[in-house]
Amino acid sequence: MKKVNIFTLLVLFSTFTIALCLTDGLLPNGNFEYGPKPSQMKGTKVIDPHAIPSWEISGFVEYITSGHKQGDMLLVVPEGASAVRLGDEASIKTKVKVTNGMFYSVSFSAARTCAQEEKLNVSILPNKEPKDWGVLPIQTVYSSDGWDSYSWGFLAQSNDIEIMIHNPGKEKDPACGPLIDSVALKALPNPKRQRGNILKNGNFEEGPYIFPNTSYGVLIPPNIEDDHSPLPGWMIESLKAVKYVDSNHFAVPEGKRAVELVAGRESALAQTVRTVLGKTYDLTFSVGDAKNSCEGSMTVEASAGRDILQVPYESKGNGGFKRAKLRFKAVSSRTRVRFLSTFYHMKSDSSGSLCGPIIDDVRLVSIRYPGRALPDQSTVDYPSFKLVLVGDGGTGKTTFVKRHLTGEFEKKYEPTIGVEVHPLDFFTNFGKIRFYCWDTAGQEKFGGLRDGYYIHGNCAIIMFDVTARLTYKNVPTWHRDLCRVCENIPIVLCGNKIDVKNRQVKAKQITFHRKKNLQYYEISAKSNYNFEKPFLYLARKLAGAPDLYFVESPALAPPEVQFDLVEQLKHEEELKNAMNQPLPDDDEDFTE
Ligand SMILES: Nc1nc2c(ncn2[C@@H]2O[C@H](COP(=O)(O)OP(=O)(O)O)[C@@H](O)[C@H]2O)c(=O)[nH]1
Ligand SMILES: *[C@@H]1O[C@H](CO)[C@@H](O)[C@H](O)[C@H]1NC(C)=O
Ligand SMILES: *[C@@H]1O[C@H](CO)[C@@H](O)[C@H](O)[C@H]1NC(C)=O
Ligand SMILES: [Mg+2]
Repeated sequence: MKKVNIFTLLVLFSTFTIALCLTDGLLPNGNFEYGPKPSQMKGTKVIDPHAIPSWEISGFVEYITSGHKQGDMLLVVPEGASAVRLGDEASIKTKVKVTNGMFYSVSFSAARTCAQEEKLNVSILPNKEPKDWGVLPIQTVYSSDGWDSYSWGFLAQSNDIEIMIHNPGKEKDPACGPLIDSVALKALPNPKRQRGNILKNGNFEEGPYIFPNTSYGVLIPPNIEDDHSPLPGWMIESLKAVKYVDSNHFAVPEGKRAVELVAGRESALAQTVRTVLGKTYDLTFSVGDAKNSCEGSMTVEASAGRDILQVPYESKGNGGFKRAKLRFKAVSSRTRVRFLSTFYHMKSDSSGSLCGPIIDDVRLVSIRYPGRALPDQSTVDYPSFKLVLVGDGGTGKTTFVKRHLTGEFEKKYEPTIGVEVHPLDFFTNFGKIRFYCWDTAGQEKFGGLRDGYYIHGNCAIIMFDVTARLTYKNVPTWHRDLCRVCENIPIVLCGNKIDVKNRQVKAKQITFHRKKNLQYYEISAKSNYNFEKPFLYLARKLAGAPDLYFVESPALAPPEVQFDLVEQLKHEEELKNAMNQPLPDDDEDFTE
């Protein structure tokens, strides 16, 4: 009586699902929870081809319930309590309603049961192309319990399709076939480009179905043709799979999905894009770890055309990541972008499972759009920040930034934006910190600066010249231009050339910083006076550490001028006193 009820319910359930045109999730009886009647089995072997509801079987198929013993091995089933085992040349298939012309990915969990080389053949019917099936190797086990999920993409060529999983193995022992559980389907929209990204699906948000109750992601097998890649836009080159992981079970740098490079040099994640010969591009991406006990020194190798960048990443297994950038010039009208992990890694949790670095949020931009380019930023493995230097021409910005000798030595000219970027390193009690100090090639003398100069600025210095009043009068304009693009960044106002005897802007006239809550320092670039102060202030703000200090002085160019320090200390005193005076009411900063 009870059995009949379950059966009726099941029939209702499956017709209902089919009527809805299933696109996302388990197929009807996709986890094989409904099995054959005892009369349809001989031991564990299923003897009636239609005994498993919603499925049709052929060949030697066993129906296995969790806890079943094979030799010393206890079989555990990931979804629910039952799974099927496919003997040699055995197969299972199911009918599904889909949308003709739409792209789908099928995901399923499988476990290898013997040490032999096992494979599964996934095919979709009808199919206009001959020999169009996927043979997925399931030899390498990536999870700790022996089960892995696999995915395969296909284009539906009818509204009614059949999904077949077949064991092509030719093993002597029929009990050696793979176990299958949880078959799911997901519709994949055409891969979209995010704004300002030449790559499709650069953040990997579109991809195969991941079983919500399994914590081993889903493997994306190697594929020669992208028309079977379940990761839209991307394909897996070489011999082995990569793992598609979700933020519910792993640390993911951006969004909900990312890719773990689990097979060292044996698998590469690739996408080909159209490029313009001779044009310069920036490929930026996140490298991290999935917080899955995958620890150690990792290296992700990124390549674009002929250019290669090795990105080292020190994984503590707790889910950090960093950004890296490869700048390259296209040498062809099509460029292949490729990522691989240069080593094999194994989890430290004694499971011995293979693992590797995470890659996510891959962006490719042509640097015709300078605003989106970050010259040489984030290429070091310690914190680095873009520092925007603004102020009228002649105030001493270039002189100031050139005092730092290693920065001057390593600076890079960015011709597209017309700036010099000086990497200035400082050594703090929290470790090294780098400021990528942006300095114009003098464009400020002809008006404002382009947005590209400010974009992604993490902090700023506004400079004026204490010997030229107008340069102080223009400070509010520079401040406004800066804040229009960079909201809420720490800013230091610097009054330069305090070594000059007859200064025009007196300490007590300097009030702008108080109105806008900026830090102010009197400096003299030519004498190195207070050179480190602005950087120290910004470093503390950026690190959120008021107790940060510099443990070592940077190498500076020798002072070019001497000045009366006693006189200057008087100015500083004046400045301190002025701090306690009420602010003038007028918006004009000072008039004389
Ligand atoms: N006396 C003095 N002159 C300076 C100082 N800093 C820069 N200058 C001079 O100011 C002029 C403009 O400097 P520069 O760095 O090109 O200014 P920028 O246009 O803001 O980059 C140059 O002649 C510098 O030698 C300083 O601290 N003291
Ligand atoms: C894979 O399955 C399809 C469909 O059943 C079959 O035609 C094909 O021969 C199989 N391929 C291999 C390599 O077993
Ligand atoms: C997944 O796990 C949740 C919570 O453990 C459970 O309620 C749910 O039924 C499971 N889903 C499947 C499909 O097994
Ligand atoms: Mg300059």
